[in-house]
Amino acid sequence: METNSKIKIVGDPLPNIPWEDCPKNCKDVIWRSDKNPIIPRDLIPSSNSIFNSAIVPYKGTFAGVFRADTKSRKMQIHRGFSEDGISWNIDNEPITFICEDEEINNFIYGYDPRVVKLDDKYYITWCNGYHGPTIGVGYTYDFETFYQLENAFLPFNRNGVLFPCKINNKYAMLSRPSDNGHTPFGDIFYSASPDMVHWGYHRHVMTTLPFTWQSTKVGAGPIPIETDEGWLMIYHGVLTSCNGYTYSMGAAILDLEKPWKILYRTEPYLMSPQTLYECVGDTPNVVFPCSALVDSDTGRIAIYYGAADTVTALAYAKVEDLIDFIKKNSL
Ligand code: BMA
Repeated sequence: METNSKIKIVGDPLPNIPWEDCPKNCKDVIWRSDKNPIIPRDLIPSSNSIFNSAIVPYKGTFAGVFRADTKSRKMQIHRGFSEDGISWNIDNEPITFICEDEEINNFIYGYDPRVVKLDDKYYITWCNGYHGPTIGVGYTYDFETFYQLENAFLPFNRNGVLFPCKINNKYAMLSRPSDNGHTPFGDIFYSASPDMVHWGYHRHVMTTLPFTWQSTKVGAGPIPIETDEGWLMIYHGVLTSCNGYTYSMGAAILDLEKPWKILYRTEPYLMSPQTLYECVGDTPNVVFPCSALVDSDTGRIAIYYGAADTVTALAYAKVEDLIDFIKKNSL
């Protein structure tokens, strides 16, 4: 039986969160699911790969928006449902959005979605092709009909991640300004909006750290988790090796009122690509977290991440241990 978490988490209990206890021999604060990779690359007939994807609790079960690249290597986002958060039914066809403006709605590509329940809507952000990558924003009430809003920013930008509530009376989003290619730089910024359309009040959050796993670029991962210690932000960091980029996972705690202020940030990574499915695939050596389920009662967290740009995997942590680790191993 799980004990109640000593850390207060703002959010609903999720007794049916996917969960496996920490293996006895595991020395890490995050551990992988025995069922990994939980989603194979060919789960649907059209897919070459299904990876950086976002899962949320939905009506007692789970819904998700999945990055599923096609066999012609078109980057698309698809809808899926699951009873247990592990076995998924994913649509073979991509999501189509209703949008008032054809210019914005004209689909070029979409990838790396994030999903958050905010007020009565499920907002979706993704990397949206509009003369280069930028942050697409849409919403749904029911995962049946999807509406698209204006892109949040000018190109080039990636990793748009909304906060799960308004902060200082405004919607809030993290993002990572980038270039049009495989960007060799990148810091995380914070922006705010009164209406989810007009974004401003930009603040710098986090930069890279030379000679570390996060030396080339950093980008926000799952929707930040609100705790009484601050916002728990899980993110990816990239190192450039002589063999290309290595994507690892780390975490930081951000100030509740001013989330652009970092309180703690892990010096070591939390997880780096080490298993076969993380090291071998279309892009080797990638762990790329995009969503996390949280049970506020017990502090259990289930982190969904893309592995090697090919499959979707799951890892677990306890919020108390994670926050303790971040504080003890902070820069
Ligand atoms: C980033 C994005 C991600 C991808 C990662 C590793 O720039 O394109 O979708 O997982 O690179 O290739």
